[in-house]
Amino acid sequence: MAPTIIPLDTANVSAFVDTYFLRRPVVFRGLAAAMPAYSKWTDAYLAAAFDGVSHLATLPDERRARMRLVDYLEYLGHPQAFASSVGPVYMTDVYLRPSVLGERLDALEPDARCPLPRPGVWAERVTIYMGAPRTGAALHQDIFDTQSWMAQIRGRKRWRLCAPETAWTGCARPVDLFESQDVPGPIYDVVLGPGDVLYVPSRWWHQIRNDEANIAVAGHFSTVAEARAALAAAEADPDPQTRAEWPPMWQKILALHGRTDATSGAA
Ligand SMILES: O=C(O)CCC(=O)C(=O)O
Repeated sequence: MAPTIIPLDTANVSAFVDTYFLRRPVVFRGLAAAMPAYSKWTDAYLAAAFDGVSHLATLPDERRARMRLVDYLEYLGHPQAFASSVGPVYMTDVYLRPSVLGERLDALEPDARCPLPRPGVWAERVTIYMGAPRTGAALHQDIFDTQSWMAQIRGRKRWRLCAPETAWTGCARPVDLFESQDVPGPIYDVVLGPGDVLYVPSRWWHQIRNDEANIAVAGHFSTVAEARAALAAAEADPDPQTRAEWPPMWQKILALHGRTDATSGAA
């Protein structure tokens, strides 16, 4: 049976805390237009900040290849001119906060702060996603149960989401929310256009498709107490790559709050 596809709620940001926060995904149209990134991030401005910085791009077969960010920006402007047997290449997780990639990238951080009025203190990482047409992300839940926001800076991208309690047992794997006919629950669908902001509570399943070239910024956040638990979980993870990658990242995120130890208070 064809799955039920429901447009995601579009709301005014004044409804955020009472109606959506920690409960339901929602989109705020135009909210990101007030972020400095929205008006400042021209190709020339980004190229200056990206100069000399390389990062891992994702190839269609999920392998990763190091690429200069200025080259990726050029590719994003003319993806057809770069068409090759490799297929579309995706550049994700370009860190603005915490500092990982150097001062030039750090300089973009004030342009891209969370546009949502969140109550409390948050341990957060903020990253840029630059997507060429026909790239995207397979269905997943975010690692360490973080919540997230995504601000669309230019171009459009499409998200499909399913509630955390969706029972996937018996579905053909991997599940594709854009193609599958047997998704056991409603699929929430939204196209983010320039200026839109999406909020996603923790553990919501999501899959993303970039139908056109676009740039977005995302923040993944937890309470400080949750971040400490994530650090401990990352240190104990059976996967050596998770153990290598994530503990230093959580340390850096927690250090931004000056609260790396258990005695310094919970948020
Ligand atoms: O935009 C994407 O490709 C992935 C976004 C995502 O999974 C996230 O922000 O959690």
